[in-house]
Amino acid sequence: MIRFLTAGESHGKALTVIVDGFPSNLKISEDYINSQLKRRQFGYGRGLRMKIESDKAEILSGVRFGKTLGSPVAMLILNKDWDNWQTLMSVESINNKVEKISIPRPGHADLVGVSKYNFDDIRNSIERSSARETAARVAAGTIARRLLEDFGITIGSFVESIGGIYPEKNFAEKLYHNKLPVNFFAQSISDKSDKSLVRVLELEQESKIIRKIKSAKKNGDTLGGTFFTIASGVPVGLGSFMNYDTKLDAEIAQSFMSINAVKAVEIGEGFLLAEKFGSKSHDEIILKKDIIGRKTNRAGGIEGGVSTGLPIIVRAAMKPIATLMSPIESVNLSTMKKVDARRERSDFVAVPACAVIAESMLAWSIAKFFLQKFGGDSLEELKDNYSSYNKKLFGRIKKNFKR
Ligand code: EPS
Repeated sequence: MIRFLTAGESHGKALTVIVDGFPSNLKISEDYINSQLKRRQFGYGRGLRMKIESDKAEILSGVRFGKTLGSPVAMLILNKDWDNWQTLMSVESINNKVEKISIPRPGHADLVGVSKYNFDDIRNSIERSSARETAARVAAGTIARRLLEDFGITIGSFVESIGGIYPEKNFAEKLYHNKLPVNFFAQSISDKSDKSLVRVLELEQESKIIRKIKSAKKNGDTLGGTFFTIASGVPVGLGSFMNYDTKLDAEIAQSFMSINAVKAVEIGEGFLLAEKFGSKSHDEIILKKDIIGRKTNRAGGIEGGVSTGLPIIVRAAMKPIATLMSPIESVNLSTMKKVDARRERSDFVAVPACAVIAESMLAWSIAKFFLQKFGGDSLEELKDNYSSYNKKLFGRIKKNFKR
């Protein structure tokens, strides 16, 4: 069972993460992890913080000569901005008086945080609820991604819409209608969207979105959006229908929902299926040269909580960033008077970053179920288990049903 635990405040000294349960002998490097951290920082509409930070993970344990040892991998990501926050975020008690924050921002964890943890300063809620924590998650998810690559499983993402601006062509249709090449690599989607300032697949849409972000910025406003995260090369049989917590779709929904500001997750055609006849909803089973295949992939690669072998397609929605430069209504908890919500340095749009974080979370969820199914203490043992299952899979079906 793999697990990870992150620690760190947004303006504290550093973020840390401990990743446990990966087999030995998996090749991993700081450079590889940092290339993913860089992708998370990118995107038009980010705030000033991203100009201060250039996130780098230092591996402190669990790796020797470029390969995992099977022991916990600890990683450290220093917050450069810490230099400016040493007094405000001091670990030791201090004599100077610091300004306490008493005006909560609607949509952030400010009010629930002080209510729940009995704080007298909203800063205490802001720090850990900030999306800065996702840098540590991307570091953890990148180890999962590295493992999956060794088995031909790749992950990609693109932004579908920001502020309600959708593409002209519907690429998702291609995914749902199983119109992709047999050797489709989800990674190739990211190769394309990585080139866009807002992770979209169409140039025209990009300029429309940038115009919309500029107008939001001018008005002191923020925007959210929708994005797709796709995994290809996933074998048949990850997850099970035996229990609520063994279903792959349930695992993925949980891990996506845990990303800051994500408010909706959909697998395959999701909500659209609720409007259709059954005959137009399910993926017909067909024979392609003696091999069982599917006409479509409306189920998004998961049936009965189990992977079907087709690409896993996850669509998610991120709400607009909660910090507004033209704030909406709030209450000052010190005076109990109506005021404008507090302004705080923030992003205007972070949907492109959210899609990259989602790639890491999808890699994590798939790796978790992959390792549960195939197991093994070393990468070599895992490879043996995987290939013996895969080689025999269709042979077994044929043999079992031969009359
Ligand atoms: C973020 C760091 C934060 C924000 C953003 C994401 O840095 P700071 O608060 O110092 O500007 O830029 O966080 C949020 C938008 C949020 O609502 O928490 C990061 O590293 O991704």
